[in-house]
Amino acid sequence: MGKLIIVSNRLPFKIDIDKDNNPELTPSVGGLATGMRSIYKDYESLWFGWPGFGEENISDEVKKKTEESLEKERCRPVYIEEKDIDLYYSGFSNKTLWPLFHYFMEYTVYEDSYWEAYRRVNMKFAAEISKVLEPGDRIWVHDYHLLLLPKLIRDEVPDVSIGFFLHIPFPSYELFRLLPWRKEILEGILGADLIGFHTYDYERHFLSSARRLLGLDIQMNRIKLRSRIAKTDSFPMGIDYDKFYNASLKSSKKPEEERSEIKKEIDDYFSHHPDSKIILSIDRLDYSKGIPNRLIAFDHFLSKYPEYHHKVTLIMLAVPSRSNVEQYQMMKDEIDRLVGIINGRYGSITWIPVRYFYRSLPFENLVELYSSADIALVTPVRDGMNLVAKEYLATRVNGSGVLIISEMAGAAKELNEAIWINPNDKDEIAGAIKQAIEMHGDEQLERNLPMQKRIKRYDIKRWASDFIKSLEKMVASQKDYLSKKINPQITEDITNKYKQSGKRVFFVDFSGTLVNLEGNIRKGKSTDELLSLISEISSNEKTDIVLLAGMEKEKLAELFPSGDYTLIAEHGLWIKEPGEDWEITTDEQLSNYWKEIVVPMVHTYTDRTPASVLIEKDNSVSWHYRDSDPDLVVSRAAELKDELSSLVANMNLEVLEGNKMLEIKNTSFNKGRAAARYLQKHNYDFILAIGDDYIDEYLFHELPDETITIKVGLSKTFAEYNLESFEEACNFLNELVKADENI
Ligand code: ADQ
Repeated sequence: MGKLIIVSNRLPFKIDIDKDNNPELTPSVGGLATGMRSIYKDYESLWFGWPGFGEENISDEVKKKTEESLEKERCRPVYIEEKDIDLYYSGFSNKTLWPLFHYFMEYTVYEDSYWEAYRRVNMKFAAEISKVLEPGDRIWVHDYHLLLLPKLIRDEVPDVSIGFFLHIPFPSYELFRLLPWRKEILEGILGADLIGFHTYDYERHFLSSARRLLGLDIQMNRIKLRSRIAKTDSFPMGIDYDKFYNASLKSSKKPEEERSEIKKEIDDYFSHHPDSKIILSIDRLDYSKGIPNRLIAFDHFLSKYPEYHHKVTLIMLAVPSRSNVEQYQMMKDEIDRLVGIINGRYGSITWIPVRYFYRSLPFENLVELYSSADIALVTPVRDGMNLVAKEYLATRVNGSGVLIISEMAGAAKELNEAIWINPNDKDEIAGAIKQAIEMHGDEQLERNLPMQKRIKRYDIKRWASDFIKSLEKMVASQKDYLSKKINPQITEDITNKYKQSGKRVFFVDFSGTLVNLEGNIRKGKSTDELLSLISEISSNEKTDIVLLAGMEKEKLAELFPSGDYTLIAEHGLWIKEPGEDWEITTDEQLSNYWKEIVVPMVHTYTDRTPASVLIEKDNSVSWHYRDSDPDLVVSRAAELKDELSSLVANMNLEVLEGNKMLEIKNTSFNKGRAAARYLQKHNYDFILAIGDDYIDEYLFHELPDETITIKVGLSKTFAEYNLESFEEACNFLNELVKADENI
C-alpha cells in the first residue's frame, strides 16, 4: 500500500527557534492533529503544511535543522512568502472564504490580489506534494485554505486517490454564488474522489452548487465528472473522548495541594457560594461564535430573572484569534464593552456576574473548567461542528451538567438531547439558562448519557479511520467504473476485428453520443463535421451506418438529408433505409388515446417548471428539462414518474428517464427492437453499437452477443465498453475509419 499524505494549512507542530538556532517542536493539541496521529501508525504517512514562517526569514542553518526535526516527525514544510501569507491566509482564507461560508456577507472582501495569492499558495502546495507522489499513494487535504489543491494535484497525477474534508460550513447556493471565483473553487474541490463535510446540510449545499453552477449530473451523492465519479458524504468530526474523560477523572482525584491555581480558585468560590452555579463558555474569539449574542442574552436573563442574582456566574474564556483582522478587533472591543455593562449593572462587591478571560489555557486547566461548570453555554451563530460542546460532555465523568447548544452548530445534529437554542433569540437563551439551572440531576443524566455514548463511540479516531476507509472504497469503485473504459489496447483489438471483417454495420445514437446535448444542432453548429464523419463511414462500401434518434422522423431526415444511410427515428418507431420510404417497425396496432390523459398531466408540470418543454410526437410524449432549475427538476421528475406509474401499467406504456428528459411511449417499440429487425434483413460479421443514454440500453440488450457495445459517459451500463465524451466517441469512430485507409 502507498503512503498517506495529509495536507493542512499548518503543520501539526508549533515551531520555536531557541537562542542556539535549534528548533523546538511542540505538538498541536487540536483535534485534527490527534485524529491524524491515530491513523499515522497504520500507514506510511507524510504531513505537508506551512511551518509558520517563510523561507526568507530563516538562515540556511535553521532551515536545515528545522527540516531534519520535522522529517523525524514525518512532516514536510511548505514555505510561503510573507507577502503571500498575508494575502492568502489573512486575506482570501479569512476575509473572503471564512466570512462568506459562515454567512457573514457584510464582512466578505472580494479582492483580486487575495485570490491570486490563494491560487499561488495552493499551487505551491501542489508542486511540493507532486515531488513525493508515487503510485498507490492517498492524499487527504484539509479545509478551506486549500480548496483548489485537489484539482491541482489531479491535473499533475490523474489517477491518484484524493480525499478532501471541509471543517467549516459549506454555505447555501444563494451565498456561495456570490463568490466571483465560485466555479474555480468548485472545480478545485471536485478534483477529490471523496469530499467530506461535518453534516448532511453542508453536503447538500455543496451538491446543489455543483449542480447549479457547473451543470453536473448528480445521482444521490455521486457526481459524474468527465472521467471519474466524485462522492460526497458527511463525517461528523469527533474528539479524543478518552483523553478528556481520563483527564477529568484524574483531576477530580487530585489531592488539594496538587490542584492548579484555577481549580483552587473555583473550589474556593464554591465553598463561599455553595448554591451558586457556574456557566461556562469557551471559544476562539471569532464573530461566528456568537459571543456578543451570548452576553446580551445573559444580560436579558439577569434582568428577567433577578432571583438568580448572586447565584450564577458566567465564566467566559476567549482565545485570541486573527487579531490582525479588523472585524476581530471590533468584536473584541464590543465584548469588552458588553462585559463591562453587565458587571457594572448587576455586579456587587461580592459578586461578579461575568468573569472574562482573553487568553489560551493549558489542556489541564481547560479540563478543570469544563468539569467544574454546571452549564456549558455554546451559542455560535454559525459553526462547522464545535468541538467545545463535545469536550464538555466528555469531562462530565458522573454524567451531570447541562449543555445548551445553538442549533446553528454542526454538533447540534448529534447532540439532540441537549437544550437547543436559536442564538438570535435572547429570550429563548434566557429561558434555557433558567431551565438548565433548575434541571434535576436525574434529567441531566438522562440527557447526557446517550450523548456521551454517541461521542465516545464516534470519536476522532473513528472519524479519521472512517474517512480513510471510505476513500479506499471509493477508489475501488472508481476502478469498477473505469474498468470498461476503452484504452489503446482495446481500440487496437476492435480495429483489428474491424479490418478483418467483410461487412460491417455501426448503430450510432445521435444526440449526446456524437454531439454535445447542449450544442445547438438545430442551428447547424456541430453538424458539418459530423456529417462529413458519417458520410466517410458510409462511403466505404463494406460499412453501413444506422443513425438512431429520439426525434421525429421529419426532423431527423432534415438533419441528415443524404439518404445514403439508414435512419431510425422516435426511439425506434420508424426506420428508413437508403432509397426507401419511412416504415413503422412494429406490427402491433398503436393507439394514441392515452395522450389525451398524459399530455394535460405533463402540461401541469411544464407550467410549474420554468424552462421545461413538452414535445408531443405521433406515438410518444417527452418532457425535457435540461435548462430548468436542476434541484427543482429532481423532485418534479420523480413526482411525474410516480403519477404516471399507476397509469402506464394499464395502458401498455412505459416511462423512460433519458438525459434530462422523461419519455412516455408505447412499449411495443424501442431502439433495440428496431435494430434487431434491421439485422434480420442484413448480414454482417462486425456489429458495433454506440449510445449515451439510458434509452440506448435497449440497443445494447437486443443486439447479438458478438456486438461491440459502447456507452458514452460514465455510468452503470450493459454495454461492454465506456468512452468519456462525445468528442472521444467521434475520435474513436474516426480512428476506425482511418484503419481502412491503412489496409
Ligand atoms: P474552531 O473554530 O477552532 O474549529 P472548535 O471546534 O470549537 O472551533 O474547536 C476549538 C478548539 O480549541 C477546541 O478543541 C477547544 O478545546 C480549544 N480551545 C478553545 N478555547 C481554548 C482556550 N482558551 N485554551 C485552550 N484551548 C482552547 C474549526 C471549525 C469548527 C470545527 C473544527 C473542527 O470552525 O466548527 O468544529 O474546526 O473541524
